[in-house]
Amino acid sequence: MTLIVYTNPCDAPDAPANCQVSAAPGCGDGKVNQPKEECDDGNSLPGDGCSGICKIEPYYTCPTEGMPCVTTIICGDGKVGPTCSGTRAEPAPARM
Ligand SMILES: [Ca+2]
Repeated sequence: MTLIVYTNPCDAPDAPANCQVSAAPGCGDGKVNQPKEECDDGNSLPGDGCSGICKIEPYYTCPTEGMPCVTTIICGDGKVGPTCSGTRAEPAPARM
């Protein structure tokens, strides 16, 4: 009897028709599953708090893997943040 080792187990003759080889862990799969990942929000787009290489971007916190990161900048808290987009109106300075 010859033992054949398939590189891809789905290539085996007795593999089920719906056989799928699960993808290796990667940035953007929604799980913090690599040592180099600080976050994984389910995509590999930069600018949303978790960068394209799954590092937490400045002024963001990523409390839940697989979920979008949240900014730590709060408009209207009296502190000037670098990317405060002003989602709510700031009170205008009083004029004398
Ligand atoms: Ca990942």
